[in-house]
Amino acid sequence: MAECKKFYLTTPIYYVNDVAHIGHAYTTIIADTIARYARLKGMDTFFLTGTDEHGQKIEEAAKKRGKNPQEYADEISNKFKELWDEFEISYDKFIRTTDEEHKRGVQKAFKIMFEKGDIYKGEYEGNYCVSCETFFTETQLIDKEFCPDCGKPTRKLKEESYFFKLSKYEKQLLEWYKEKTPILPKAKANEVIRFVEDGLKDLSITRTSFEWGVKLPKELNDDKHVVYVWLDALLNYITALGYGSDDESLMDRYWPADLHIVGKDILKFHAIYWPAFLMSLGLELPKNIAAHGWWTRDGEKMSKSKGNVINPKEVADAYGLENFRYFMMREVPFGADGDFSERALIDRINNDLANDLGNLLNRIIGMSYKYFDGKIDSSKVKEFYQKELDEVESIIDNLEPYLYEMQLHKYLEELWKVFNIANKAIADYQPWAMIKEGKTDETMALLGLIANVLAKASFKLSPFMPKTMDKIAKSLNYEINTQNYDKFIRNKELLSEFTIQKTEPLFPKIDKPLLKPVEIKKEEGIITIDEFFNVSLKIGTIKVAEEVKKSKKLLRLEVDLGEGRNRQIVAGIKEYYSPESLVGTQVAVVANLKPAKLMGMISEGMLLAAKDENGLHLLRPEAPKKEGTPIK
Ligand code: ME8
Repeated sequence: MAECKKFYLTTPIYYVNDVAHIGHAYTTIIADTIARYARLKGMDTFFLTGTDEHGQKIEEAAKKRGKNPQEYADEISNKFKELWDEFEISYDKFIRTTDEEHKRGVQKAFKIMFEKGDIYKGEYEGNYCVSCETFFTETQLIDKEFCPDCGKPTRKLKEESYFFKLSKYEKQLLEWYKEKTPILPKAKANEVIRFVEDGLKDLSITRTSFEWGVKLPKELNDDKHVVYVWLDALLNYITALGYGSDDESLMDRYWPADLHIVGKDILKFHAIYWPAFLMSLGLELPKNIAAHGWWTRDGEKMSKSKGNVINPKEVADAYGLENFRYFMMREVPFGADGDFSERALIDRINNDLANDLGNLLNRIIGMSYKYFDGKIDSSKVKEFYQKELDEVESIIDNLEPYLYEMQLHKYLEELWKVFNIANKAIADYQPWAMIKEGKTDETMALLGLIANVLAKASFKLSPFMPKTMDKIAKSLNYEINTQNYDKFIRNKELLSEFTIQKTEPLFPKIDKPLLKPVEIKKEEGIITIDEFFNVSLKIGTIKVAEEVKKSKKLLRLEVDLGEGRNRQIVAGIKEYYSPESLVGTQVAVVANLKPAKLMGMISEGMLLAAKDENGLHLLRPEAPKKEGTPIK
């Protein structure tokens, strides 16, 4: 980021099959923060986001709701845009893959790749996961049926298709990873490299069995095909800059992208397919692709059926948008999976924001009015507090590399050290005692030191919490802009004499959780005693337990419920119990559950267990019971 004068960054374009949740907000807020940072440093910045609107998944989602795909896409795309506008996401363009200019750009790219000989016609036979919009060979599937990425059943496809010669670019891709190390974090890069080293197959890039997509270029005269949604979607990063239109000035100005931010689920598409397409088009490759981890809620995957999906707007409304931004970027190392817990959010607000930062401002406002009618003069800071000032400058000077490496949590953690220095200086020098001893200059210089710590930190924190930092700046009588960034950060100047303005506390403390508890859906709400007794709960003894190969979570059990034969139960407890430790133990079983197929195996019941932050534990009788004993 440091060397380039322009900065082009992107988020994924989100599918319009559902409204935004915390994961979408996370990616977009990170991108917004980096865009704001680049702008503050005076870079010519272009920040792109948008929606991905074609493909089988969207066509089916629309149908399910009785809408035509365009109408449906308009509706959800608007919701994304409205949310980002409400969140003050500073995007420069919001692209939709149903935009005419985008479609024209896709056709142009397809034509160029075709004419180059990188696209040929054939037949695709294999499996397809509609949820991930991804093709899989049989060997990649779990139990020959299930998607290795999302676990859902795949569909068998056999249709005419155009293919992209992905295999041709294998060597070039490996060289690129090695020479330019474009993938962040490094651990994720190794996964990609291994995948490519295992060999790349040519990629099916058109579909014929549905219609909702970009048609092939007219010249190909092949109307039944639509472009594969991932080729269509990835090209948004260049069509947004006018690729394939009459005006490619934005392409000239901003391409290649400096940073594509994505979730780990779609790194493969961005780090393998996308650069290969670009190589085929003869365009430069992106400088960095950064993949972050996955958010869960209280340790569980978020899903509609569980009713535990976090609505980012609810969190922002309850706790404040900028507090929420700070929490997400501070709490979880970029690249690692993160758990959303309301407790952790409250702790961050009360400790980091209210105690460490907010209090500091309150304290100097209080003291400067008490001792100096609100005046703060920094002219003697260096005379009395050079050591503290040097420490602060050195922390501030060394922050930026964390941002290049996308270590946002570390950036914030380091930055917080300057507030510790300031708070410690107050505790150590005790201005209330100094003023009594007549040390007026030392006291004034101490207030000057604190004001300058706050001012310098506010520039570095502004991309994360822009409005809040503007409030600090207003109180300390400057503006946060590029010119002042140069003055106070690059040139290390200090504030000139000013009168501090009183402000409302920036971060009121939170004493109890503000979100509505996870909603229990109506149909899952109150039940009658008869309904309860419809559930047959029984004690069983585990006779056989073994691992389910290729599954991280599942064990296959045979459980004796006193029925003269054992039941097969497939249970998601592998992370918590070894098979050996289970054999011979008793468990509580839901015995009249309709059998279900898990990873291709029939499961004839369910074990009862409780899970919290200390792990998962099975519910068992206190003393041995006969197999089949009902639980009442
Ligand atoms: O994949 N935790 O769109 P999508 C963290 N249209 N991030 C999450 C998340 C979670 N639980 N859930 C979603 C697509 N995300 C394609 C992209 S780009 C050319 C096409 C975020 O709506 C994360 O950034 O499924 C993830 O990569 C993205 O949303 C997937 O969004």
